[in-house]
Amino acid sequence: MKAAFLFPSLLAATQFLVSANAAEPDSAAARDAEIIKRYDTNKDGKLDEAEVAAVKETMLMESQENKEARRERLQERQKSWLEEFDTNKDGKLDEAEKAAMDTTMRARTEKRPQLLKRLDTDGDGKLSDAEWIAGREKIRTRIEEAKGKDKK
Ligand SMILES: [Ca+2]
Ligand SMILES: [Ca+2]
Repeated sequence: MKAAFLFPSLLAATQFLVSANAAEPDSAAARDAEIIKRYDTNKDGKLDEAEVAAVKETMLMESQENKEARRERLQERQKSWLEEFDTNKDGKLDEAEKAAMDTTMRARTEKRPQLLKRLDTDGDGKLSDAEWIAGREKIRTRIEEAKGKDKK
């Protein structure tokens, strides 16, 4: 399965969700150096226990913030899906509306050559039902995760 790498671009390309990986850290080493520079309060070039504790706390807070930001973005997305596809305006998506949304998402996905290439596992230049369902399943999983099933 080549599922792991295609996911962020799938999300970005369909514009239904914002990619969580927009700003990736350059490399672990660069990040380490950056961290040391930032937290080495007594400037001895390394992190002592107190400094490490500060790093940990900050990182924990940042990851928590990221999680919340992601969740908020997701909720925004879901709201915009609802606005777009809730054709009878009852505030929820019934089966027909969901089906329309699915068709639209699939059509959008197929219009993106790069994305298509990644989802098109048999390489015939279009998305089979199975290929689309597999891609869509990833989105669903991602949404469930972002919804806060992750423990604190
Ligand atoms: Ca509706
Ligand atoms: Ca295909």
